[in-house]
Amino acid sequence: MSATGVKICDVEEADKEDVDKAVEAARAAAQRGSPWRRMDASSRGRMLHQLADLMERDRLLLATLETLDTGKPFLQSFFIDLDGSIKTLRYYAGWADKIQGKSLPVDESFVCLTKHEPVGVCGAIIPWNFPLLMLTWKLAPALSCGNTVVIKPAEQTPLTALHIGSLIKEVGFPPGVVNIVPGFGPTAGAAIASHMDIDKVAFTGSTEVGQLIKEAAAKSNLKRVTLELGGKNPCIVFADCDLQMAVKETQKGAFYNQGQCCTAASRVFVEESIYEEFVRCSVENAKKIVIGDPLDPQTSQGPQIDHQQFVKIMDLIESGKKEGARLEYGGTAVGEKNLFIQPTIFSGVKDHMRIAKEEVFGPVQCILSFKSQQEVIERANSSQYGLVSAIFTTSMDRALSVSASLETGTVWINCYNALHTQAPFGGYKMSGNGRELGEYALAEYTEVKAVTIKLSETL
Ligand code: TXE
Repeated sequence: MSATGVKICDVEEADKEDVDKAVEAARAAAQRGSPWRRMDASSRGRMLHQLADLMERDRLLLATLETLDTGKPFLQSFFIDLDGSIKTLRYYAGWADKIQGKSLPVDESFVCLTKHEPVGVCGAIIPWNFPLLMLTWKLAPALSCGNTVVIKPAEQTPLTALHIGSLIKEVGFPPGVVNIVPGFGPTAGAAIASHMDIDKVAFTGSTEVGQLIKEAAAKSNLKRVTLELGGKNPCIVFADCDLQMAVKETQKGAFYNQGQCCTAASRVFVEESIYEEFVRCSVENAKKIVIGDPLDPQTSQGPQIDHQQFVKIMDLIESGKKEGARLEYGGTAVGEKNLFIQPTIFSGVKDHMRIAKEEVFGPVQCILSFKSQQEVIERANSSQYGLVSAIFTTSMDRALSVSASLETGTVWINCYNALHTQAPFGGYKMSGNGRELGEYALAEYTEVKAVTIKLSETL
């Protein structure tokens, strides 16, 4: 569906039987002695580089498809999503022949070596907010470590994944190494989570479905599970910060990708003495946002992904109004038929309000005030989530001690959404299990084997 609700195209729907066929192909390709398993690690890396080359060649097409499918502004697709995806492939291409074990100083006359082997067949269930980026975050480390994959894109956004399928063929990956099954969650997605012949599943999406995936894994074959789920991410803005920078960064955090980010800056705590000025500047800054056709390069905010999400966001905005938060800006839909929502700012938000507790996943910024460092740390941590947080201050001393107290997988200091391929990403608490990106992700896609040798002569 396009931004204006017009059908783009029809896509074949994969169901359980198709997942079974895909897993069969992936299993055959993962067998010892198969072309993929026999391939030199450096050649695997080369294939990942070739895939990145083809994505660079088709960058304009992929960015256009991503914008058509998601409604995100074209320049963001072109520069952020494509750049991040290509960099991820190249980063893990480089790792392929550097995944190595250790020689361990064990007791008595033994020698112990560790080897890092592929896990086997890896399932990947992808969300609709960053379809290509989330796909490469899973595909690249999985292939780098020598696994085979079965990928289910989100039902709302299958188009870029399907084009990647054709690029995989063009590179010449052996048949069965990469399998793409566009389908719905409760059918194709659930079939992956409960499959007896999938060894690991990586999921990005809602916390509720994350729980279902873990349950299905436990009840089937105890497959390894990594989860990247929701967030209610606190930003702490101290009075000694660079105010304009803090306003811009927190707002980028709140509104980027129409607010449809697990990293959304959804609770902005501002120190009392600069609170009013911060709110005033945030409203001024929000006025610069241009809502419109996502293919127009002037546009900075497109439509929400679908009607269901639109209704959920509007309901939460209404709850904010009813529960007594002050609506400073926005708060309504734009146009009657479309899925555009004005960037919305609430001040006077209290911790107990729904907009301060639930993941909105829309362009809604909640600004709260705080008095002391101790108080704000406790309030920031009092959430079931623990994905990311941010601190704005000119005191590095304070930034480092506050960052040590925050229960989140990432802490950004004087910046926001500063994601890098080399740095691990993932959540504490109910924001998920495991880490994506960086060297840390390699551990999620390998089994460690300890090989112990008894020596006949004492060393
Ligand atoms: O997510 P789902 P939805 C959050 C955000 C959003 C809410 C609901 O708060 O408002 O989730 O969005 C597949 N077994 N995030 O309903 O359903 C589904 O097909 C296996 C946060 O779209 O979790 C899709 O591929 N798979 C988030 C993927 O799960 C199932 C990104 C995500 O969809 C399944 C998206 C099942 N039973 C939403 N049911 C983030 N962390 O970035 C669905 N799926």
